[in-house]
Amino acid sequence: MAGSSGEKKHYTSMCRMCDNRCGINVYVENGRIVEITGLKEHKWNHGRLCVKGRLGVDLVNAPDRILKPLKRVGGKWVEIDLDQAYDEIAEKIKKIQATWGNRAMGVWKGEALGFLTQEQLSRRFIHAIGSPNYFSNDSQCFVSRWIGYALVTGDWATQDFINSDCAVIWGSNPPYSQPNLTQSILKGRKNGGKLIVIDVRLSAIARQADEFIQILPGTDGALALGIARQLIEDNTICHTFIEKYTLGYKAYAHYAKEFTPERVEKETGIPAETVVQLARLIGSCRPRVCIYAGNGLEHHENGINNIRAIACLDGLLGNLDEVGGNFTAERPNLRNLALYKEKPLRHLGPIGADKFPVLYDFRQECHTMSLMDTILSGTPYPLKGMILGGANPALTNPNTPKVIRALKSLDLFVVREIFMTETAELADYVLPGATYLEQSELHYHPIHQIIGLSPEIVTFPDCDNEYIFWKKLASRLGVEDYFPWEDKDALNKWILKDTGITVEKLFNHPEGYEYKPRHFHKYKEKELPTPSGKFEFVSSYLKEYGYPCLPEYIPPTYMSEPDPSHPYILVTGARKVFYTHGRNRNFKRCRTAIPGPDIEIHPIDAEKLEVKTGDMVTVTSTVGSMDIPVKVVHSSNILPGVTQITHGWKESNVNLITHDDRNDPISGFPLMKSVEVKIERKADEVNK
Ligand SMILES: Nc1nc2c(c(=O)[nH]1)N[C@H]1C(S)=C(S)[C@@H](COP(=O)(O)OP(=O)(O)OC[C@H]3O[C@@H](n4cnc5c(=O)[nH]c(N)nc54)[C@H](O)[C@@H]3O)O[C@H]1N2
Ligand SMILES: Nc1nc2c(c(=O)[nH]1)N[C@H]1C(S)=C(S)[C@@H](COP(=O)(O)OP(=O)(O)OC[C@H]3O[C@@H](n4cnc5c(=O)[nH]c(N)nc54)[C@H](O)[C@@H]3O)O[C@H]1N2
Ligand code: SF4
Ligand SMILES: [Mo]
Repeated sequence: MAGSSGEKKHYTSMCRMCDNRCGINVYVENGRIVEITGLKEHKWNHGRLCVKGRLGVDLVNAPDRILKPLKRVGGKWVEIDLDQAYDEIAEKIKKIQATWGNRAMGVWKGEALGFLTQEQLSRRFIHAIGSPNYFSNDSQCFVSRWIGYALVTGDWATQDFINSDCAVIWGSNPPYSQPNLTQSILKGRKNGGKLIVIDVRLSAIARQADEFIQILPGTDGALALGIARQLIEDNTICHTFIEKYTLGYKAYAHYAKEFTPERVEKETGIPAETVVQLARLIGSCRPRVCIYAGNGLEHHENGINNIRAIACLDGLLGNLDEVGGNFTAERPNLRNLALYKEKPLRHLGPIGADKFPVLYDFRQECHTMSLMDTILSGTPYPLKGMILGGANPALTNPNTPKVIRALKSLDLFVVREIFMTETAELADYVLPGATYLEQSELHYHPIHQIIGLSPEIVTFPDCDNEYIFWKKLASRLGVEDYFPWEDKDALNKWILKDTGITVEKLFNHPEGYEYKPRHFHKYKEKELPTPSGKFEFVSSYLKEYGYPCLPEYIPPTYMSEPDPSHPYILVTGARKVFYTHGRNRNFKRCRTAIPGPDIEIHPIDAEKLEVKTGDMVTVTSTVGSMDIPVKVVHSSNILPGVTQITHGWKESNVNLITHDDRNDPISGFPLMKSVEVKIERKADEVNK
């Protein structure tokens, strides 16, 4: 382990315990990281560090950390030499390629790895070896929100909360999921802005809101169209923006007419007069309105069109790229490591691209749910080998039993991990990963348009960083030319080459270097990056693929075809402040704070089911069953008939009962947030 002995050394870096990359101070004593604090000068977190940020110390020093390469031999783990592990893995990949073809190999990048260099390296590797099969957590995270917005505006917008007159937090709970974003939201409110929260549950952010709108799961599109109708009727819309910069307004306005307050009440459970008041409040604040769409909108069969309907509101409000509105960030001009231009491989049939071409068009991303079927069935072609890092799909992907069957049946399954997770347990080889404190990486913050560089602070002998891992494997497979940089520093220099920013400059600016000042109303100078160059209320691109061009509202299945044998609606995955998905369950201080899983149940339902807090229930969907203790919540927290279970608990894994094959037809995102379930008091509890 590197680092000098005796004195306490100080480094500045960026936290990667979640995706927010807050600025941090890292203190090293005797070669060991001993403390992490928030970096005051950083524009994003201003010195604050959330509880998870502090856990970086626990992560890097964890006693149960994997520090040696492991190979499964006769059902047991055996430590092996690192070079031998690389040699054996490379030989097995070659065998798969020779027998089944290059596309029989895949890579999978999880949420724990960076979306810039680390993601691009795995994309680069898989294309370098001739396969189009890049997978990630993004076939169930964020990308459907991004596609929903990109279909309308050409891009994702960030929010200028601080200068906003009205913040709408829609299907998101930032105090738990993005603690430091919450500071900007609350600052905007302190400056006189209104805070509106649209959620299924009385979340932490909803408790602080001026208006909390409690909605039935998966019905958000109807509300968005109802707001649109009211804004149009009240004439609180931006005519200049609509006339000059949009496409399809007439058809959209005509369609929105159907969403009268009474219809919206029927669809969403929100009283008709609340819908009118909500639209009037938002309309009165335009154009300084921020709308943030969260993960709560994604895991539904109608997710994309619900999100599109929300995105369309920007066209009416004229808040797009507006001070205090939804701001479109300009990205830094970094060189991209992926090889989609140099070596396009779509003709090889990336898995899931036939079924979900929009996902592939927008993201060059394969579909992890289709992957499981492909592995198990061998169709449309065999997929036999997978290299996975920073993910734990045996806990986080829907339909766990299928995930386990599929991953277990691979000829070669390599997992790069910090801990022996549920997924690592299925592997043939587990290689020790290097944490974010053990490698340098470039990061940027779109909201402030700043770029930063995290340094390598400590190292462990067998924990190769992401670049070295791919480079070593590439050189054994004869594609070393794609990985010519000597080390990560050389790689960072190459990535920065066209930016005018140097590694030295970044080291001198630990608070982040502003690569471009923020600049508003860009659409006035340059067309929007949509097919028409305009803000698209209608999408002819979608029509070409056979989807409706308007953001048509389709009610969730539990509304249109209620299933009396599964009468409850289960929402999953509401974030907990101490845990990131399946992570941190092995840290004592997290377990002390939040000891275990529970299902949130309304008091009326608890009475019907004859259960109280702490009782065990069995929750069953058409996919399977799971057991979990009950938490009876306050009657204002959740609607009767609706329940919630957070994912990531091994002892009560909610993905045992979520759907991998009921997908949004455009994005392919799985149904995990309006799942029809049956709840029964557990038999042995009844007999007690
Ligand atoms: N039911 C339900 N399921 C969900 C969701 C939901 O709302 N409901 N949400 C989904 C969403 S949005 C997402 S993003 C996915 C996330 O799902 P995954 O991508 O599977 O992410 P994690 O579960 O966080 O797994 C990250 C793993 O990486 C390991 N790790 C941590 N740091 C490093 C590192 O530096 N290097 C390496 N190699 N490994 C590291 C951790 O130990 C952990 O096991 O979960 C999804 N699953
Ligand atoms: N502590 C912690 N932070 C995290 C993560 C973590 O696991 N733990 N994960 C990270 C990742 S990968 C992601 S994607 C983000 C997600 O971050 P967010 O987008 O903020 O997601 P959540 O915090 O789960 O909040 C989603 C909210 O949507 C509500 N909801 C569920 N279904 C619906 C619906 O149909 N309509 C509406 N209107 N609301 C609904 C839920 O009740 C919940 O309050 O968080 C990131 N940050
Ligand atoms: S929000 Fe917390 S976990 Fe996420 S980067 Fe910031 S300090 Fe780290
Ligand atoms: Mo996510």
